Amino acid sequence: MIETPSWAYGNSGTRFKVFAQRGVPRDPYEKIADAAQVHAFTGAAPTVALHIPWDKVDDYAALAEYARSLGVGLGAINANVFQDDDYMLGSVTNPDPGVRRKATDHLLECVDIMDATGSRDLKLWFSDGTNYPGQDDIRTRQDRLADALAEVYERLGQHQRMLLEYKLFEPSFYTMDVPDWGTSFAHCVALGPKAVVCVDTGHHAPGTNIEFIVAMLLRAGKLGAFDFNSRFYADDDLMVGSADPFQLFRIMHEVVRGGGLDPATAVAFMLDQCHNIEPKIQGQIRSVMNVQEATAKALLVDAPALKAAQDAGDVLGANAVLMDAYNTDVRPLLVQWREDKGLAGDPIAAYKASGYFEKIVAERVGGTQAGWGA
Ligand code: AOS
Ligand code: ZN
Ligand code: ZN
Repeated sequence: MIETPSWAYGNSGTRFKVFAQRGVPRDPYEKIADAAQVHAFTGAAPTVALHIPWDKVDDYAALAEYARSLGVGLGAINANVFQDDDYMLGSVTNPDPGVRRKATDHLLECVDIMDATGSRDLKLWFSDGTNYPGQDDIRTRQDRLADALAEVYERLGQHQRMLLEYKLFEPSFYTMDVPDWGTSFAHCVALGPKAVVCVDTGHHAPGTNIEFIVAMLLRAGKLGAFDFNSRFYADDDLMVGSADPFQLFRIMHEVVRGGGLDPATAVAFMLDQCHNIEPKIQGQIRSVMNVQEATAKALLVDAPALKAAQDAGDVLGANAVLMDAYNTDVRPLLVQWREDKGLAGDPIAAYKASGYFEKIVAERVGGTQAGWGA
């Protein structure tokens, strides 16, 4: 099951231009209505992640109820400690204790919201870092980060979790305070079992072996979530499985291998994407389908045959087992899976034929920007 992000439905762009699309949501309720369409046509996107304050409302319980009435639930709460002027030199790692307090208070407020929405996960991504050597003390910033995380961790309820996302660079270019999975992992281990790592597939250096990271985190019981997307260059936030479907397959193979599809392992599969030039609801549907295809191929890997070849040192044989699965056309299988659930075999065609897009274009005037690219 895949969680779609509320911000994927709003207008977005690059720092050069945000292209306004017709029919985009004007408030969180309309974003949820669009997310419900993705679930209605795929049967595989039952929750939508919120972003605070982009999705701020007076009554979160009412928002959750509205989502339920449309057949979806509210998922992870994404905190935002990166868009205020106060955060120019960082949020929870800022040299100014007043700014650190403000940032930590926002994170605590997000846990209050989780209580109201019934969300399990708090997703933390920090833009904190430095641009110049010597600008601030690397170790002191880690201490400040650890203090803030510990305070928020203490506030989590018994069934709530903290997902700590890492990112190599941007917006900081010399140091990010959580640049890689090792840093995130170290903080999560120090915090305890409710702190787990979020792997955003767009947040690595080119050539990084992401499936290796996935294998290591699963082995350590610390893989909490994915932010799925595709990248050609940096944090491109393009549709998952579009730039490198083979990489997505390799990742899903490690997920399957490590038991990550078992609900008890509790890996959250989320999309973190922006659809700057393509229709947004269709973009989300396509992304869900891409994850389904990669997952189906990963499930087709003949595990006993793979193990036998590996144990025999049969390099080419083992590789062939993997490639056989990857090269299988799983689309007919997925059409069958959908039809068995009473869904249309082709979700995009069914969505296009439904008239929903024409309806929202007529109803919604003056949609909002997702928040990125402002
Ligand atoms: C930023 O680069 C990260 O990918 C964040 O996960 C995400 O885009 C943000 O939290 C959306 O709020
Ligand atoms: Zn992300
Ligand atoms: Zn990102």
